[in-house]
Amino acid sequence: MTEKAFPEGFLWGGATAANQCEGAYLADGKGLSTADALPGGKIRLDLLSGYHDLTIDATKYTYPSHDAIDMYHRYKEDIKLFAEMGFKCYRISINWARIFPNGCESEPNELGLQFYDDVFDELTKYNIEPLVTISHYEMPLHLAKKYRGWSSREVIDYYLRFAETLFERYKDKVKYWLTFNEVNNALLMPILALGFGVQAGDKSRQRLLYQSFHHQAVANAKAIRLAERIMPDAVLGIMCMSAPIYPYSSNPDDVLTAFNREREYTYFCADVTIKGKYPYYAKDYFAKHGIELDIRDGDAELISKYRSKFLAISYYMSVTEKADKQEFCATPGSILGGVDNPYLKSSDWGWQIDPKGLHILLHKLYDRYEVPLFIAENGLGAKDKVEPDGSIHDSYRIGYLRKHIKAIKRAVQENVEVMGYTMWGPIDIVSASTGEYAKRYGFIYVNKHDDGSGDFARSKKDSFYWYKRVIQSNGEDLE
Ligand code: BGP
Repeated sequence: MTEKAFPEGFLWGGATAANQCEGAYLADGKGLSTADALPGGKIRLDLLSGYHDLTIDATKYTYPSHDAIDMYHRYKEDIKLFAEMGFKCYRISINWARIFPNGCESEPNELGLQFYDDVFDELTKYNIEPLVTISHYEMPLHLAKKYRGWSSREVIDYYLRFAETLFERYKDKVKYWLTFNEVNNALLMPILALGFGVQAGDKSRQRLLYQSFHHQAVANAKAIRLAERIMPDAVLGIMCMSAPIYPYSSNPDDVLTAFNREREYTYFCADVTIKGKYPYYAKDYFAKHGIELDIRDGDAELISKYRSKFLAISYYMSVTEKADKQEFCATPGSILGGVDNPYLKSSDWGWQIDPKGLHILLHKLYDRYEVPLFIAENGLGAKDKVEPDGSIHDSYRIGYLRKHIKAIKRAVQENVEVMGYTMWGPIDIVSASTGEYAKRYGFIYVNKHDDGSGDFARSKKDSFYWYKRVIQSNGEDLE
């Protein structure tokens, strides 16, 4: 083990997604997106793996993406705060419906393109490198409804029209790109990742989800091919929600259950997009589950030739699996399932906190893929208390981040190649899984609440000053 820790040029920063922070959901010609039609509040959790017809009904539900934290109008103030913390990198996503309001127009919406130009120019002003996610849990509602989201092959071409427009426009401003956010959640949370819902018990569910993922894998390869032509210096990665899956006990049945789940969830999508082929175990899995995929001539060659150059991950929790799950259940809210791990504590939202799991995971992924890794999301959703003088003492958040950054540091010292760390989300935003304001991640507090009150004012939490020191010291000062 060498003493070297984070390399020079390590990309410290933060990550957000357009629909969770921008608001201004109909401004300047933007169309409706699937995220705009997804209700906020606890009901959302049930919809993630189930069905919703994406009809907007404001008499029944709230829709947090409509206002979010109004970053559309406040990005200058927010980027200035990120710069004050010393960000080297800011991961954003582009709202597809701002650029192609219905997804199928022949010309893009200039005002939408201009908005992101302005954001990139603002980042350049502070030497902050953008990392851009092309598709982060949303698509134009029209496309989603007409084609049932990514289940239709037609959507590949619309996505490529969108990607090509971005590449042509921003090729001199953006070097690092992610084609899809958490592409493996196509298999778990289709309404977020694929633009359509399907009931858990639906017989066609598995086939539909894997078929839709196949379309995204082809779109990923074609986007890489496009990027190589338009911006040869750009680097395109794929992003997966990642977790090590532990067996509950050394009972071989538990070990096998965890092993299989890890392949299905943590590895499968990265195997396809980074190794460039369907893994050998897929054939048997598909046969056992009666899944027949429509894979067209040329798809396999494309996937093999145009592979993602780095693997970005989000990491929030590990998962523990047991063959016989009766009497055991995960803490309510754990969106990845599994059973409660007695050695770990959970966040207020039931996500089991496991910094050592990140250390293990980084080794597993680097060992398997041998490409650079990027921690594109990691953070703690928690309730914050504002003191009478306006201060917010979020030592729990600092504690969480400190332990996770130490875990990354250890892996880096053990020669795992890590490009950067963009903490999720550096400013309070609307949560993806529950559509709430109350689940706060930020170094920056936003005065906005689930009952609709609040004026969007920004203020610094204790963690703001802590992260500033972390970045200033390139990860040496973590106390
Ligand atoms: C990831 C998503 C993000 C983000 C994060 C935290 O799955 O890519 O969009 O929101 O999780 O989840 P949540 O907001 O539900 O707490």
